[in-house]
Amino acid sequence: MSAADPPGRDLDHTPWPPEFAARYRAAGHWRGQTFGSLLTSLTAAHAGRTAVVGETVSDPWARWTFAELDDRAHRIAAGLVARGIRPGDRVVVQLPNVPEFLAVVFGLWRVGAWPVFALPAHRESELRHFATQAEAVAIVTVGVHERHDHAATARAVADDVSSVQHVLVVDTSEWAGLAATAPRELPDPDPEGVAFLQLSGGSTGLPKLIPRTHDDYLYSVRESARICRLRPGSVYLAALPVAHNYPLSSPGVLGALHAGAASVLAPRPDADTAFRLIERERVTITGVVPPLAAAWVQAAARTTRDLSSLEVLLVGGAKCGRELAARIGPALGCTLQQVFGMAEGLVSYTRLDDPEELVLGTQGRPISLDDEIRVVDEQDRDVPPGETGALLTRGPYTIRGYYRAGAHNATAFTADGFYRTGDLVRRTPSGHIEVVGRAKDQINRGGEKVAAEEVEDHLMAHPAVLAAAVVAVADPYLGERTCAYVVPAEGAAPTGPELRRFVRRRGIAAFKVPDLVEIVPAFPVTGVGKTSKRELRAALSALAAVASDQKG
Ligand code: AMP
Ligand code: DBH
Repeated sequence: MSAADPPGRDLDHTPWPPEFAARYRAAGHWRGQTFGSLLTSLTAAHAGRTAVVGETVSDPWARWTFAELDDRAHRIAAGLVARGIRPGDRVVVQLPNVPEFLAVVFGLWRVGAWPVFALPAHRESELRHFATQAEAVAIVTVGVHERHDHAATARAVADDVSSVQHVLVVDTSEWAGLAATAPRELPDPDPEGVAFLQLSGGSTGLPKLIPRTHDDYLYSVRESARICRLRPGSVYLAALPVAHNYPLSSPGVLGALHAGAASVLAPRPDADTAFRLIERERVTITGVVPPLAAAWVQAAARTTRDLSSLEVLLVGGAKCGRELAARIGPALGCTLQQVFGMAEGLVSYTRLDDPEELVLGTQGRPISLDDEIRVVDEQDRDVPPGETGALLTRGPYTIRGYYRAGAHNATAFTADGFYRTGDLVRRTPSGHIEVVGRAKDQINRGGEKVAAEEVEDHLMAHPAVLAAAVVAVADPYLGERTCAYVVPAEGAAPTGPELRRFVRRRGIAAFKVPDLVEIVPAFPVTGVGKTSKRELRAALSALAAVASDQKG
């Protein structure tokens, strides 16, 4: 902790120490540009090109040019200012994949207000938490979407959280008035200041708020666009909820904008919707999480859609095992690009010209040579090269502290500012990172440690398995045993004994063969579609409670 950050003080934003900031500026990573001014210069370069395509609240299939997006953002900014929104105000944004998302977010950036990025899947308790933590002054949302009344939820939150003065609903006439305000020039905010609050995945407890600055985030967006080879002719499909850090910035809709490319916003990520849009809009690049990649691979076998425009499929957000990785290129006729990232900062990509071994077997290497990576043991000592340890990182776009979370920051970061990612990794001599598991995604079977992902990968090798998730189940003798949840491939009906036999025959230690196998139609998922192991574990403990009631 530095002198500027006395213990217990809940800073909004823990700045990088001045010597690091100076280094990142000198290296050209931080260029002193804000997102608002970025959109202005993109519009100058690409005015008539398509910036975003998707279902707006008023148009079933809108197509906005850079100039139109820029004009809308300017008007929204002026309208927000007229309603009293000021620089530094926090505004919770909960919008589905609609073009208005970009207009609202760039509008807020023009004002210098900070979007707080909620996902459409979040409900009252999470929104109340974000609004309270951030002392938000407003919530921007939609009316009814996918059978949920977001406007009603936002109003309920506004009733409870006194800081919230406005609920702005983009499909109302009130909003239409705001969005039609005459544009005016506004002062550009500080590029080294906070631009928005992103959310952590919140594997334990509620998500934490992550302050990202214009300078640091723009660096990661610019480099992501370059690494993913986005160009003005590219078409990026946002299949996942666009407010999530991954489809927002890796390379995401912001990377696409940065390159002068178009973004297509998919209302849903299922294969039917995505394949229809890939065919119709000639999509060249998109990104999914592994369970979705598995579903697309399966659907590709019988699709009549023309997917030939697709050049790159990014897979990340959770470990993409080798078995699944190997199926993607052949099934979808594109190049797999693995991406391992976190809303806190560090993002690593396999490069498009990496050898197959690295593309299939690693989660890529960091964006920046200034990303500092340490792989450490439980005492924070560096492990020998190539061995597994916990990943710590620090760099030009990795935060130095969560928003107003002094006590948590003391354990989430080392004294010298490295972020403790919670991921277990090893590095190849080329500097690529292989994610071996989460520090906690391990089953301790009477002292014998079972890495969930290792067993999942063996299960995934079975043709009847679409997806697998291995979690711990409490056991009176061993402490924990393993339970494998399995979603069958289409038309397949694998049985527990058959899968256990299959895994055993793959030649692994007997203690790693799943003790229980549960066949389920689908997994519970997080807001962005990652398998929610938290919910699977909760389901198991509920079952155990029922069983012990019945015994007792
Ligand atoms: P979040 O907190 O939602 O930003 O999630 C970030 C976390 O997701 C990382 O710390 C990893 O645990 C996980 N993650 C993201 N991408 C990958 C990947 N490609 N492989 C394994 N884990 C990943
Ligand atoms: O899971 C993530 O948070 C994530 C995955 C890929 C991410 O934040 C990112 C890329 O930027």
